[in-house]
Amino acid sequence: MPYHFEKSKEEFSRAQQVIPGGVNSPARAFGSVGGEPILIDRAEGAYLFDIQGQKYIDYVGSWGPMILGHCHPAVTEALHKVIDKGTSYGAPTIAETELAEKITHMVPSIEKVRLVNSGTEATMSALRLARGYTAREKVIKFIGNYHGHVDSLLVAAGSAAATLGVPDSPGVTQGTAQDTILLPYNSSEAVEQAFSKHGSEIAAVIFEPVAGNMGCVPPTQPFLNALKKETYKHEALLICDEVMTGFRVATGGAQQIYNLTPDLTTLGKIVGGGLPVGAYGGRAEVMDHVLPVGKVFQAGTLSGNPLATAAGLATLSQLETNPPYQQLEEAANYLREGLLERAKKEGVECTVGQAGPMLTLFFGATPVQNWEDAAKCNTREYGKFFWKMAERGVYLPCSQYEVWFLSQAHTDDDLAATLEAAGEAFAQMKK
Ligand code: KE4
Repeated sequence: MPYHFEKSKEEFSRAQQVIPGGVNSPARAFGSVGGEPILIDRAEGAYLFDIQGQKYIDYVGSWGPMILGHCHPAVTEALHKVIDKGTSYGAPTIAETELAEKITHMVPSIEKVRLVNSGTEATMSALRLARGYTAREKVIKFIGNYHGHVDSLLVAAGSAAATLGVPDSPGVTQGTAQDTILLPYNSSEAVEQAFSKHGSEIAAVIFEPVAGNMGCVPPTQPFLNALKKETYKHEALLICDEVMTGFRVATGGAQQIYNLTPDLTTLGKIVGGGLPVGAYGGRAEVMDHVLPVGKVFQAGTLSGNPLATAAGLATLSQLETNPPYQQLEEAANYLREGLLERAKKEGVECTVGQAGPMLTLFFGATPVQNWEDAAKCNTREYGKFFWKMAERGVYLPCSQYEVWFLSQAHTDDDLAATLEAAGEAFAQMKK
């Protein structure tokens, strides 16, 4: 019996009376898959339960944080331990030092780190620091990369911006956007040309070391080589935005997999274990330009919050002592092979973008290397597939331009059930 969603519809129309679009983030709005969001009541392990009690295998995982699965005992116990000690002090705590030490240990390029409350705050602060440190104004970002809703980076962004077809958001002033140089992802030539033209003006390059906001797009080696060479040659900072890839693809993030040593790294999602934590860090010589040591301003009432740092520390400790990366990569391989096999059998044109545990099923014939390729995807087909999977109890990202997030809690039976549902969905799509 396919799932039904009348209670979600009812509660969603109530939400729309008091929340713009009924959501607190447009990525949840189901804009590109059609229909209305499914409201969730609770989660456990690899599963979500909607407000009608219907169970789903979850491939969103809160858009990345839930790599251990929902309600992991280590995380819930860590929260129970601190919740009766108060929720926020606005003063330094040992837990913040412990989380910072854990981060610097797991990501060696990070010698010093500042905790903030979201990935957006992390990238916004890293950019300000890069401009303050270099006394330069221009930054390079890549079309289809999303770095949060920072004005100067909300230009040709990915994720919800791409999904909703509003790559350049109203409210972002020309003055802000004019210092942002937009290049195609994976183009070493474009990087070289930009630096030969603007080299002395460029404060930093910010990029997703595995793109996850136009769907999953791994970097090419020539692209990475050009980034390393040109930033070094022109003394611009290299900023790895690892908000999504940090602790997702390896304990040391994508920079460990691709042998990168960025000047700055931004983190989010997993680093908070599902509570609001972002972080930016890197070479001590650069980080010491941040107030109160240096002059670059950045602040935050709840930065390093006791509950958030407890959840983050518990999560990172689990990942360090019991790294799930081989399991997650094998699961992603199994899904990739099974999805492509079933799509081919039903004559549905699909490709898969994959980087270790991260994958995206693209509806179209073109392998996706950049935004131009991604934009050719048949998002209508994806929308049909999304709903056919949801009706069968598989909760996928509500956009073609997002990553499927696996967790340590996904079992072989969950993966097999996912492929069974996909086979039925593909067969129905051809009717
Ligand atoms: P937040 O401000 O949403 O914590 O992080 C922004 C961000 C920065 N950098 C990268 C590489 C990111 O992927 C993100 C946020 N990712 C999206 C999902 N693709 C968040 C989902 C949402 O906006 O609700």
